[in-house]
Amino acid sequence: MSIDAPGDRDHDGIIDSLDDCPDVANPTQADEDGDGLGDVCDPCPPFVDNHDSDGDGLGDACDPNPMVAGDTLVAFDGFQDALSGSWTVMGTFAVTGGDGVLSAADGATSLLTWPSPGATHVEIRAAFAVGSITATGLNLGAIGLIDRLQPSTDKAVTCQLAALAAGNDALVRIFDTSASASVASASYAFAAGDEKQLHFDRVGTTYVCSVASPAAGVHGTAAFAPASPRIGLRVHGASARWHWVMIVTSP
Ligand SMILES: [Ca+2]
Ligand SMILES: [Ca+2]
Ligand SMILES: [Ca+2]
Ligand SMILES: [Ca+2]
Repeated sequence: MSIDAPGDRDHDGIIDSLDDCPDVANPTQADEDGDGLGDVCDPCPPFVDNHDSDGDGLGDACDPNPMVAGDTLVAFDGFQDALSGSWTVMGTFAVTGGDGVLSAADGATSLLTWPSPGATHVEIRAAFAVGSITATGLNLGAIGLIDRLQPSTDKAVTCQLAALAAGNDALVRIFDTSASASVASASYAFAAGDEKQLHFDRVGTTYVCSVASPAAGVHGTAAFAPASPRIGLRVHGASARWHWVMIVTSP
């Protein structure tokens, strides 16, 4: 229990003049992009440019539709402090050095997930450093984003970078793990240590999976839609060091 200092209107123990979000309680003051606005009140938590053309409260660099108002940031985590909100871990996950590290041995899966927002149009986006592919033989290791995860299973629609351990057969793809079926894929080389950003956008049953630097993407449809689905990050036979993740709903 903390004692309110004078001028601490959100009662988080940080006086207003020093608080990076004076109206939202955030005792750890996490500020992923270092722009002086804490993550919980930053119009675009991972990027310094907070310009918001459509005035909907989500900065252009974070806004899937920067000229059309109505987008909403449902969740952001920069892994600057302990997991908060509604994140659930399955498998191996640790917050360390400002990143969230997910790792899984050959044939295993680790997940960090949030309840899927009840919206038709949802985007999940995350930045990460590629770790290692731990898959062996002809098993693909994969690092990616998931949507429509059936709780307590590894059944979901995924947007992933996948490859064999030696780096062969590297792909960006949409893969439906509920049917073990590739929805769409394209060759995409990547290696340990690469910095990547994935976007997974869904409107109804139509998905777009894209990767930045260099840019590539695939699109397709998947009908898998379990009850009470979850959305988040996944590694399978691989590891990744996630810098941040955000979930946005759009009109
Ligand atoms: Ca505060
Ligand atoms: Ca900030
Ligand atoms: Ca910002
Ligand atoms: Ca906006």
